[in-house]
Parts: sequence; structure tokens; C-alpha cells
Amino acid sequence: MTKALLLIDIQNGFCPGGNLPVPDGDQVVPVANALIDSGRYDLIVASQDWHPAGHGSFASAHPGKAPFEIGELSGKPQMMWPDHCVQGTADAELRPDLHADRIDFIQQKGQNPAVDSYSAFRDNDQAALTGLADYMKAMAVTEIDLLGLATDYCVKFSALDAVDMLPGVAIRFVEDGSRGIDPEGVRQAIEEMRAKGVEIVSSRSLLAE
Ligand code: VGL
Ligand code: ZN
Repeated sequence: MTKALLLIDIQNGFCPGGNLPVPDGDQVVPVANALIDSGRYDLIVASQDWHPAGHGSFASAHPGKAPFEIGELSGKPQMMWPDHCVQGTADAELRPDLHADRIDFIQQKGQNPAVDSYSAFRDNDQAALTGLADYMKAMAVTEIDLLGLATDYCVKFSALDAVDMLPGVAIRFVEDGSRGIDPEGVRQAIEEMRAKGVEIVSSRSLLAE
């Protein structure tokens, strides 16, 4: 058994004070740290939203569009985000209070300005792979517990892709280690994950195993 912990986008930009703050986003850090420090994982991976300046998901790249409106990117509907997680800025750094010295591998994503990439495994158009699925296969991963930011975007799409791209691997979503942008979106995300076979768990139950 190779147990992996997958930490999704626990970055300054998605926490209070960041450019795309998720309500209470910083509260996932102690949960992530407790799991990191538990010693129960053979492999710890973090994803990092890593956009070039002027990325096509930014409202600022679309004249007349405001953040959180629906726009278009490469001919497809795209949520217009505030500028966030620009490569090399403090906004894109992992949270400084995350126990990052224990992280084995960081998967960056979202570098292509013409397509967004919510999932840590592939772009939203499902064409370009990040390489994370192959990495996890090479490491013979059998279980993935995932958590982070934001439940209704990057966490959800990463979980759904993990089910599709890593057949036979047990995927679990750690609910108390995750926060979302929109409460209704979070409710739907949890339903979608559950329907796809993702187990919904708490850090307390994991730490008691
Ligand atoms: C995310 C919106 C835009 C996320 C990333 O990490 O959930 N959301 N980029
Ligand atoms: Zn982004």
C-alpha cells in the first residue's frame, strides 16, 4: 500500500489577504499539518496554481469583464477570476505555516494562458496532462486522501480526475481540511464527488485509523 496525501492549492492567494480569498481558507492549514505530521503517508504531494501574468482566466485580460462574471476563453465559457497566483509572486507561494518541508513533490498547473486548469491532473479541456497521474502510477500509489482549496473548483476537479485517471486507487476527500468559494457549489461538489465514488471523510476519522 502506498498512501498519498494530495494538498490542493494551499496558497496565500486563496487565503484571507490573498487575491482570490476563499472564506476561512487559512483554516485548512492546521488540518493539513496534522495529517502531514501523522506519519501515515508514504508520499505527500502539493499542487500550486501557477499562472503567467495576464492569464486568460483573469477578468483583467478581458476588457469590460469584471471578476466573477462568466466570460469566454478559447471559445468556451470561463469564470472570470481576479488576478491570482501569478508565478513568482507572494500570492502564488504555499502558505508559510504549511509544513512544506515534508512535501515530496509540487505539481504546478495553470501555466497555459489559453486554458484554465482547476485539476492538478489535467487542463480544463482535458487535453494537456500535468504529469501527476503518471508520477503517482510510477510511485505505485494505492490510496489518495485529498484536501485544500477550493472545494468547489480545484479540489473537486482533482478528485474527479483522480477517479478517472487512476483506476483502482481509492480516493478520499477530507471535508474539514477543505474550504470552498460558494456554499451551494460546495454542496454540489460533495454530491458529485460522492456519486463518482470518492469517499467523504474527516481528518479525525483518518487520524484515528
Ligand atoms: C482555483 C479558481 C481559479 C482553485 C484556482 O484553486 O480552486 N479556483 N484558480
Ligand atoms: Zn487559478
